[in-house]
Amino acid sequence: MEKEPTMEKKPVKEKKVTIDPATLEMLEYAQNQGITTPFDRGKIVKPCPIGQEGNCCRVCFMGPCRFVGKVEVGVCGATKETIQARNIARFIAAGAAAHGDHGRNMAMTLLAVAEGKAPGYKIKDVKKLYKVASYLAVETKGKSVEDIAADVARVVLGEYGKQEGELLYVKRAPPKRQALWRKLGIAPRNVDREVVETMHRTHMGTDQDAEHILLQALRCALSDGWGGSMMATDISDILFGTPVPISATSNFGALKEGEVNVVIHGHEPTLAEMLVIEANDPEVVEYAKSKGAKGINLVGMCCSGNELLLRHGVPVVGNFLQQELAIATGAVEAVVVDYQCIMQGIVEAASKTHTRVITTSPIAKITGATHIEFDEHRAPEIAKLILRTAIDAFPNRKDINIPDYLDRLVVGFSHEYIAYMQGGVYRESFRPLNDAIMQGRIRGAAAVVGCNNVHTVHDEAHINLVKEFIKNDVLVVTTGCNAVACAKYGLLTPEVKRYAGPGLSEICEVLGIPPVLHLGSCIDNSRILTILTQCATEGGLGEDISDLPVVGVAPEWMSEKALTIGAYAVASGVYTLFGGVSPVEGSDSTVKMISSGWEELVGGKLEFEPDWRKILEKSLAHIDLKRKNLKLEEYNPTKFARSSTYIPGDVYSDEDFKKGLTTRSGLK
Ligand code: BF8
Ligand code: SF4
Repeated sequence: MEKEPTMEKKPVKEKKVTIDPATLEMLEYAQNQGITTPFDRGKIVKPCPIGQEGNCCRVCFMGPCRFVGKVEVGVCGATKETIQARNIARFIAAGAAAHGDHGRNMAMTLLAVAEGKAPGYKIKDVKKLYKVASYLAVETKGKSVEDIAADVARVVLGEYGKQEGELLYVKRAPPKRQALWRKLGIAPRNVDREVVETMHRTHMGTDQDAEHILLQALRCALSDGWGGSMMATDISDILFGTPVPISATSNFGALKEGEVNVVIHGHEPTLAEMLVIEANDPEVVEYAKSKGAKGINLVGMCCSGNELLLRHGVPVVGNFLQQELAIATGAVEAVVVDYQCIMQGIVEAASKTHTRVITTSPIAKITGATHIEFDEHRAPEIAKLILRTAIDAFPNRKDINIPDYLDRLVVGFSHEYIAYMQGGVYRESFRPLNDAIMQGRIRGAAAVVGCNNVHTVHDEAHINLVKEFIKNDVLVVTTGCNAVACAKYGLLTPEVKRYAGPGLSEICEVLGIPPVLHLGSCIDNSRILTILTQCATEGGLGEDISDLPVVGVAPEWMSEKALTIGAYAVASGVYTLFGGVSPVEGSDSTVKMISSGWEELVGGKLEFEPDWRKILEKSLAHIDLKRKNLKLEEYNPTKFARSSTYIPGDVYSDEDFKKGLTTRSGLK
């Protein structure tokens, strides 16, 4: 390809931006191609220091009011605490809206499938359908699968707008937690209402008591975790199958030189599933061959990538900050997107190559992209059109550079599978896991999840935290872009148990699991809530989620959805640590409200800590404190299985960790 000298070639490594060698290689290549990425733009666009700390109010046009210098109140008299609480509540509402809409779309699809109006789809997991029907009090006796599915879909859709009662899934939480939510008045009523009410309450001149606003923010977040997200996960499982372990590969090396590479990026699995089916259609494959390609290679990115990875073993090429880099390889014929976490920059990047960016959601167009609107009533035909559009781009390929990195992994640990592997079909439980925690073989658990952010070194905190947690006998569950990071570093293989602490390693061996369990997309953080509930109610670890020796961590977060997830984790009783700067940093009292203040109310707290080492320290201290409160034996790293698995800390270098684990350049 003719190199366009639109960007001055500078050494990429002025400041460490990523720990990922494939990303580093591609960054240099992209710069040579004149393709800019968030890594470049992040150097130019610096965060506004006022907004970054939550010190700006934009909810009316007497402002925006900036709380700088001696300014203590806005034009309307609003205090800094009020405006900060409003800001964070609005972030949380936006995140809940995004997940909620996703769940609604899934329910609409389920209804269309049940009514026979969505050709190409079918109900794959009938067992799960029955289970969900029981949660939703849908009568199943004497009814066909389709009728049950239609009723489930209708009840779910009703959960978005019903005017009375509370979300039905509230009952899936431990009884003690439900009672607490009701006592505090934060049991969510319906999915849409909590978002709408949060927007109303944060309108100029409405709710002007920070603690009161923040309580509503928690209720809104709960309507996501125990509502929109949980229903989205359940319906995805019903339609496309509940994940079970599957092996796959990840990283840029999954792109194939001689094939039409289609990157599926975004969040909803509906179109993605149909693309998997249609990519194998002989007519479509023949069409690809007619254009000189050997076939079609689907790969995933971000959360759509996770959905496909879990259910089909479709390789995932990268996480959030790598989207333009995939295009820069010159080997991607199309990036097919729906919504959320899609950088507008991909269109500009694609303009430098032959790549087609195809938007598909009726709610998300990008200027300059090709829009082929998805409609589940005509899914096979639309999927074919999208694939043909990608194939048509293949002959326009010029130079390509596919970094030689390919990692293998095992994913697909749904709550259902984790219960199954602890007792089989007839005796499934969480007993062995709870016992292992009680004995101290497993010290506790950490959910390490969330995004990438240009203001932190790409993947560094993700990977270091996961490694350190397992080394310290803390079982890790992962979703979203952390899961993709783990995939790229060989952390999702069972062999990694050798590098886990002795007790955890032993349990992994007995149960046949890796010490890092990939649970899915960010929507699937709801699976973590279900797992926590089962741990809390199984016996021996207290009675509520807040009793458990667990933490939630999002070390490189950037999105509003991440904040919503963090807030619902807190409201469910989990100590949750985010990396980076607090969005309420500008006021000590608001910082306290969401940490110790929320902890007093709901047992979980939200803290922001830019240094991943301190996140680790705080997490382990919290896990040990919870163990102490439960009167469990003090954690002792030397007690178990020293003989075969113990790896002393002093040899725990990055190189040693990777030795023999990843299959970089070995698999192709
Ligand atoms: O929902 S982890 S960057 S891709 S928001 Fe986005 Fe963050 Fe990635 Fe999926 Ni989640
Ligand atoms: Fe300023 Fe009050 Fe308007 Fe906010 S609501 S912009 S603080 S006047």
